[in-house]
Amino acid sequence: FIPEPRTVAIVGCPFSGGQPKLGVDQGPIHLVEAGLIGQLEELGWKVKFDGHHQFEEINAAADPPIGILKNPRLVSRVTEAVAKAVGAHAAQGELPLTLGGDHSLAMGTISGTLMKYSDACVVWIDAHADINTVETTGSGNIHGMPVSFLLGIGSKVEEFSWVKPLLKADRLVYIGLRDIDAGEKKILRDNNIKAFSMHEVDKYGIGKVVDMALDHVNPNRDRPIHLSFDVDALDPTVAPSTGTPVRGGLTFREGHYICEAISETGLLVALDIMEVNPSLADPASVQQTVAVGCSLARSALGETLL
Ligand code: 6HN
Ligand code: MN
Ligand code: MN
Ligand code: MN
Repeated sequence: FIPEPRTVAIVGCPFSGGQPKLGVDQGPIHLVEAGLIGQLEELGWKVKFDGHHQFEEINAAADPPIGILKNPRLVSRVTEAVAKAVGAHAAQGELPLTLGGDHSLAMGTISGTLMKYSDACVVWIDAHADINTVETTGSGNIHGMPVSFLLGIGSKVEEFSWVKPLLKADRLVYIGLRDIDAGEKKILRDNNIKAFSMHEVDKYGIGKVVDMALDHVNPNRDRPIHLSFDVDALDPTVAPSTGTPVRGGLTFREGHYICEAISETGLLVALDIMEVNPSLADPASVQQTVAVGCSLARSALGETLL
């Protein structure tokens, strides 16, 4: 039984510790200030928002690298807190909408989803695969690694022992990839992970790609869906204010189509909008990127064109 109107719980995560660029922590504040809450209410949702998480209890002042991983204790403790917050909202039958912040946060959001919905699948929209391990990461930026932790591949880092390998490789699918490290390509191949790069988007069109992606992770259309959307999946002309832009990305419509098609399944249980960085680029570009973040969320939560 799902009570009507359904409740979306905004989990604002002003966090930048998974990567080096300042400002991505301001993403959630800008998304909310742009009117996201009213926009979702307009769509018929009950919106729960009790302020952005401040992770006050988290003190990782002394946080030297582990191997080359940067800010490991901070990232671990923040993402663990996010897992609990998302898991608690999901347990109450609410749909958590997590606003990032950098994409390391998805270690928390997806852990939270899988605590409640063990059969959930993950649709990861990104220019990057974010699947580096301790062995393959070149940057040490943990926002490039959350998927490997969720799958339990690569050497274990004691600090992240709270992350349980609850995600199965065949419950994960990517759309939008175009900047994959060599080590990541091998991981995708070795683990038989389904990925639709921009090449497949060009070849088949976005409609067919989303059908094929869902056929892979959700063949009977009966599994809950967690949608994790990194705005750098979009072309930099569409979403310029993000930390690791890569040319040749999804158009405005392709990005929104993905969200609309997932909404149409009726199976969405959690949504992440990640990597909006309002300190990068000029004010008009910032406003455009924040507006796109809001409209992606609206499309995933039921806004239709007609
Ligand atoms: N993101 N593969 C690169 C790295 O540093 O591991 C880039 C990661 C980007 C992560 O955009 O969420
Ligand atoms: Mn909350
Ligand atoms: Mn990402
Ligand atoms: Mn990315």
